[in-house]
Amino acid sequence: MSMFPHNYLIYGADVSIVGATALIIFVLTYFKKWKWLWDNWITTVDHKRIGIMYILAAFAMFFRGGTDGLLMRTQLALPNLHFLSAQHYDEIFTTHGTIMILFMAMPMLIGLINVAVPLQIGARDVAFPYLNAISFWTFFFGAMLFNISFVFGGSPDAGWTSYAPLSELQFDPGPGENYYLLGLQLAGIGTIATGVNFLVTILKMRAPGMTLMKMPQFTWATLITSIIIIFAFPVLTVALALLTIDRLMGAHFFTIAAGGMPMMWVNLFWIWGHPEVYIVILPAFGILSDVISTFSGKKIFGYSAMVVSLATIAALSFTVWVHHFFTMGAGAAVNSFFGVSTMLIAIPTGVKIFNWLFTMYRGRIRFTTPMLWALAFIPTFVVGGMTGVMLAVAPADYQYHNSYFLVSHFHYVLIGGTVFGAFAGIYYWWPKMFGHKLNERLGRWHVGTFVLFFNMTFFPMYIVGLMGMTRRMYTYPAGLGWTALNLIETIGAFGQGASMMIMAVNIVRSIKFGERDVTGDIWDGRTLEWSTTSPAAEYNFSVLPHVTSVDEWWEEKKRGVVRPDHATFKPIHMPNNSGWPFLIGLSFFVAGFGLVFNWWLSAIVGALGIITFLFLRSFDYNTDHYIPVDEVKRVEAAAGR
Ligand SMILES: [Cu+2]
Repeated sequence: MSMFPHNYLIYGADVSIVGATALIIFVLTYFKKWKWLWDNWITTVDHKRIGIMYILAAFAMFFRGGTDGLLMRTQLALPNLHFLSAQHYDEIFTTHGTIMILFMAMPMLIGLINVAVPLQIGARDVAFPYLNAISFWTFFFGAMLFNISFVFGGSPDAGWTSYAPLSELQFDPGPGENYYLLGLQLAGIGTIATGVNFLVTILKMRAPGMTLMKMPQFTWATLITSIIIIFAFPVLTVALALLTIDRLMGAHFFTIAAGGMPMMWVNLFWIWGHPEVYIVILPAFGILSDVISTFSGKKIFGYSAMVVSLATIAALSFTVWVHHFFTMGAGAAVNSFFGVSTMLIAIPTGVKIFNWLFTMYRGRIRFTTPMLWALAFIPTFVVGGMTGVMLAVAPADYQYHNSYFLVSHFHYVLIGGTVFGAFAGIYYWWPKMFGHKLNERLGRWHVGTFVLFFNMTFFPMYIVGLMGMTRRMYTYPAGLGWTALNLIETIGAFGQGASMMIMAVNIVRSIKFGERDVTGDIWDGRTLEWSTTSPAAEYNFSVLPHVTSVDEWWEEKKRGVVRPDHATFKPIHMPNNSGWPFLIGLSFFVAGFGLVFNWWLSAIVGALGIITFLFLRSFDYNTDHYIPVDEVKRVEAAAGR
């Protein structure tokens, strides 16, 4: 019976999933936390809580994707191993890539955006809080749909790029690819909504006086990222829908039969896919700008150049997609155009790197954990970027193409860039999210060991790549000179796993022992999120700030401004919690699960659920409330100010 694949690793995973789920249900029931969970988290429309849920989900996915990575590295540790079968290896590299990009990196950054951006612009909320909750739940249920694939029916196995015609039904039967298509589709809907939400939030909800050129760098990065999302994600939506129609209804959009066009998939995928890598790198750039400025005690160097380079990178990101298939025969002129446009991205990126260095120059640098992540980022990202320029040389790409050189390049960029940036942001905003600091000594151990083992894993890949080892190879013979390097890589990968355990220990320890943030400004920050309490109250700011400069809070501190001014409290208008977004997400899940197996009844039930809940919501007039002045006073007093 194919619904439950026969494999001991998968049985083990199944047992641990059932065990973990049972444990969670037991704990919630035993401590009577169900109502608490529903009232405070599942139905929340508070951007800070939604941000925290994104980050939690992203960490869970980091664990899943990391486990996939370790399984692959175990398989490749030595020549001729048969720890995994070729089929199982295919499935694991597919889920590793998909999960790490779409269900780990992006939600981790969207989580930080949710937590920090409304606070940075002095707003009480995002523009569409209810839609924000829908975004989260469609992402969450999309991730869950993708993740249950290995339990029910089998995982996708056509790579994270899911190239047609390989991913078409005739070459890839079974539900695995359907899981990929529907899981990504669901999450993608949420992402588009997030892009719209933050574009509008940043354009319309800024505190009085905050002109565009007075916004913090992370807010700028979010604005530009939102624009990329709005232009890029609909392409993915369409591509996924077309391939779904091919697979479920026998159409031929991407098969040669009946006039379809396999190259169209490759084009559509990368027209979304390359901007996607900037969706996960630009917010990291924004975090680094804020972190470096804060811990150097200086304004960011070249503010407007930083903004212009963000926008330039975003524009160029849509002009480079063909560099993903230089070897598919487009010809010299086309390859040259896309090679040159790719190399051009190095210029605005270089501007940013130099501006970070100039920001640090003559600064009073504080070597906190977020700052150490930022410092680790710079050289690592430069290595990744420079090898990217090497790959952009089309004739040379004929040599590197599909080799471990490429695998190393994108891990240097995505881990050395996105993940280091996200960790900088997590350590930086942790006190703002939870009201206590993570331990600095364990934080330094985390940075140090992670950077060491990261380089140990991925630097040798450049070398084995140049020696001819290709990606997606599930085993290799002895005697090619690859063995020692592969063994080093595997040891490095497990080292990174161990390093993440340091972070886990830090998080658990700091809940109890972490330094409490009573001031709300534990890092002596510069931007508005540090002018309110930690964690910020439901309404963020009891009195909305007036902005006169880029580092508003820093300037106010210098002028001796004391906040808040109790005399001016007014009732605060806030949205109500709502259970509909969760139920809509769940209905999408039911519909998606039905489509995966061509169970049209389940698909129809899910679709009816979506429509019903949208309909009921439109008659829900109890959507907002006012927080009275007395309560604002009480909350502010309890926050110790
Ligand atoms: Cu690219």
